[in-house]
Amino acid sequence: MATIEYVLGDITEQEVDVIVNAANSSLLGGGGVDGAIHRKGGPEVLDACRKLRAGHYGGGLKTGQAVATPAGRLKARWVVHTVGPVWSATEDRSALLADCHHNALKVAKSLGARSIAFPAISTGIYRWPVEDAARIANAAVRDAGIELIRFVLFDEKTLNAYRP
Ligand code: AR6
Repeated sequence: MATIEYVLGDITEQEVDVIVNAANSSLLGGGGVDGAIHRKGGPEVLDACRKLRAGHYGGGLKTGQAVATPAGRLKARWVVHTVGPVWSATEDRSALLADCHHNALKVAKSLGARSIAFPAISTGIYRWPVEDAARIANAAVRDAGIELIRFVLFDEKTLNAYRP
């Protein structure tokens, strides 16, 4: 059974095997978690992302999918990039948000990772309501088959929503 932790903090500071990035389909960086990961991870992360774009991911990474790169100067071993759905009030995209978690875990396990840190995917620039994202994320990581899952939340409101 996985241990699931909920901490207030900065995901780029985590000492875990895998840090999950709330990326966009370009894989070439952005704001929020993505910006912080690229700033701290340095050129090795961006170079690996550029190589992915030059190869199998020429069209970018699709929403809900996940792909790994080295973590550069971060304390983690790998970054697993996933693209959360943008919140929509008229279309239910919950399955895509669940996919982000399932696919990130799948990639992490394929690397032999024993610990993984998730941010609150889609709840920032992509505007997903926090309580709803928390429910979807918690359900999606249940029975994950990895030793440690840590949600790293950036503010008290998000921490309180994610923590059961
Ligand atoms: N550590 C942990 N959580 C953080 C950090 C951090 N260093 N920085 C922000 N958060 P967001 P999204 C929180 O916007 O909604 C980028 O431009 C933040 O407060 O990073 O999936 C990408 O390139 C919020 O609770 O991700 C995409 O274009 C949560 O992390 C787009 O943003 C997610 O916020 C993705 O948007």
